Amino acid sequence: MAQRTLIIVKPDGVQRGLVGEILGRFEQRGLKLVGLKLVSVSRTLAETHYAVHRERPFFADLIDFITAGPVVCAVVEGPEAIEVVRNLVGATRFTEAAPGSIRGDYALDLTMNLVHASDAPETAAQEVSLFFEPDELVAYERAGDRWVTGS
Ligand code: FUP
Repeated sequence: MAQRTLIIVKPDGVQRGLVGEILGRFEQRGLKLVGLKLVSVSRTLAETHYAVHRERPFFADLIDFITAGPVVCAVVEGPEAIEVVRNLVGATRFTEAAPGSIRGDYALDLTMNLVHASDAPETAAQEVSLFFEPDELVAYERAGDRWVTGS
């Protein structure tokens, strides 16, 4: 089933010049970009996005980190996109992230782990609408899709 999911290249990814490399991995897999922008995340937006972690001891550091510099927000679309993207991103803990995944290839820190990706259909819908207005998402056909997804 075609899904849309939110990807955030976190401030460490932008500062390290890895935006192209990271977004390229999703494109290379065949996922279609339907939304893309550079954003300075406000503390209010960060606290809403990470509300589920509000009571955790690392919450303050997480908010400081995600607001420390611009991020790149993207929405991608494709078959089972949520799970496909999570697998490309790799495990949260860098020690567990498989080589070949983005975190497994580039991350050596728990907080500075380069990418956020939605983890379920409900959170994906919520997070896409938190970071993008409906008119910022673009529906379009790609000529090559017939050879990637069959549709
Ligand atoms: P993930 O979905 O893989 O990004 O991870 P989580 O939603 O579990 O956690 C959100 C972010 O909190 C992670 F990207 C890293 C950070 N985090 C910490 O800084 N310390 C922790 O103990 C756990 C997570």
